[in-house]
Amino acid sequence: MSMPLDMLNNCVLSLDELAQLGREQESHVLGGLCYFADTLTCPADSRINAPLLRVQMAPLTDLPSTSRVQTDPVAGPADALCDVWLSASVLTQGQSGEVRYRHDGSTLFGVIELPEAQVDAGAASTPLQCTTERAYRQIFGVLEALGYPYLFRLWNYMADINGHSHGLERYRQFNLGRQDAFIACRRDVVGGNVPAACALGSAGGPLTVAFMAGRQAPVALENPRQMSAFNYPPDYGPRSPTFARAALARMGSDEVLLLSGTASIVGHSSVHPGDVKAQTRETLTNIGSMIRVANQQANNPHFLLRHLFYRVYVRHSADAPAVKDVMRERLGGSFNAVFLQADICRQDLLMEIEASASLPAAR
Ligand code: 3EB
Repeated sequence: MSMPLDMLNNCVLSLDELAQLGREQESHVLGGLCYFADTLTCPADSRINAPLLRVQMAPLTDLPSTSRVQTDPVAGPADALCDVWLSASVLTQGQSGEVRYRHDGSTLFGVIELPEAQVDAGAASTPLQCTTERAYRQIFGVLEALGYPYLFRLWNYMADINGHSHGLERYRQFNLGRQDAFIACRRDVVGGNVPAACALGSAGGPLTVAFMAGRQAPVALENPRQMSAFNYPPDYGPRSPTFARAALARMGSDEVLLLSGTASIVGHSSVHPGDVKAQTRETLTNIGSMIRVANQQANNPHFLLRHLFYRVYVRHSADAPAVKDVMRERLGGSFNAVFLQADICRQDLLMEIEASASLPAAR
C-alpha cells in the first residue's frame, strides 16, 4: 500500500487497511487501539498479530483514507477505527498472563482486556475495583520483567463508568483499584513519576487498558490552570485519580507529547455545565496551556495547538458538530481529529479531548 508508514509513529487506519498491511509493515506495528461500534466488526485476533486493544465505542467519523485526515463528524458512523503506533525498529512480541505486548528495545506497547470478576459477598472491594487492581498489577509485573520501568501513558475504558454499585460510582471504584495497585507495586501516586492517562466509559465489554512504557524516563507535565488530579479533594471519590496531565517521552528519534484526557475543569471544578460549546472552548484553553508547558520542557519546543492529533470524546453524538465548530473556530479550518461517542467520567462533563504530537528531537 502507498501509505508511508515509515514516516509516522502514529496513524489512524480502518480495520480493512490494518488487515491488509503487508507482512513487513505489520511487523512495525507496535500496537494500537481499535474502536468499534458493534461486536461483529471487532477484529479477529488471527488477522492481526500486533497487540490491539478492542474498545466498544462508536467512531463518529468518516474512515480516513490516508493516515490522518480532517474528519467530518456529521458524515455518519464508521464501523471501526484503529489508532496505531509504529516503530522503525525490529519488534519482539509476547504475552504474559493476560497482557499482550510488543516492544522495540526502547518503547513497549501493551494491552489487557479483563472481564469484571465476581467477588465473594461481603468482600471488601467491588468487582470493578478488583479487576482494575488485577489489571494494573499485571501491567506493572510485565514492565518489571521486561525492563521497561517508565510508564508514559495509559488508556482506560470501562462499561457504565457513571453507574453506581456498592454505594460508589464505578469510576471511583476504578480509582480505588488503580491506586491500590500503584501502591502495592511501589509506584508513586503523586508527583512527577505519575503517567499520563485517560479514563472513559465504553458501550459495554470488559475493562480494557492499553499502555505505553519505555526505558527512559518521560517528563510528566501538569497544567497551571488545573489542580493536579492526584491532589483532587475527596469530593471526587475516596481516592484521587492517578494521572499526570501529559507526558513528554522519547520514541526512537522523536520527542512525543502525550496529552491526557482534558476536559472543562478549572482548578478541580467542572465548569459550564450543560453548555457543550463553552466546555469545548475551556478544554481547548486547557490544552493551549499544556502546549505552553510542553514547550518550556521540550528539547525541540515547537509543539502547536493546530498540529496536534486529536481524539474527541462526546457524551451525546448529536453534540459532535458543535464541538467540531468550536475546534474549527479555535484551530482553523484544517485539523486532525477523530470523534468517538463515550461517557465522560464526571456526570456534568459533555466532552473530553486528548491529543498527541511528535517532533524530531533536536540534536
Ligand atoms: C479530569 O481532568 C477529567 O482517571 O485516568 C482525565 C484524564 C480524566 C485521565 C483518569 C480522568 C483520567 O479529571 C477526567
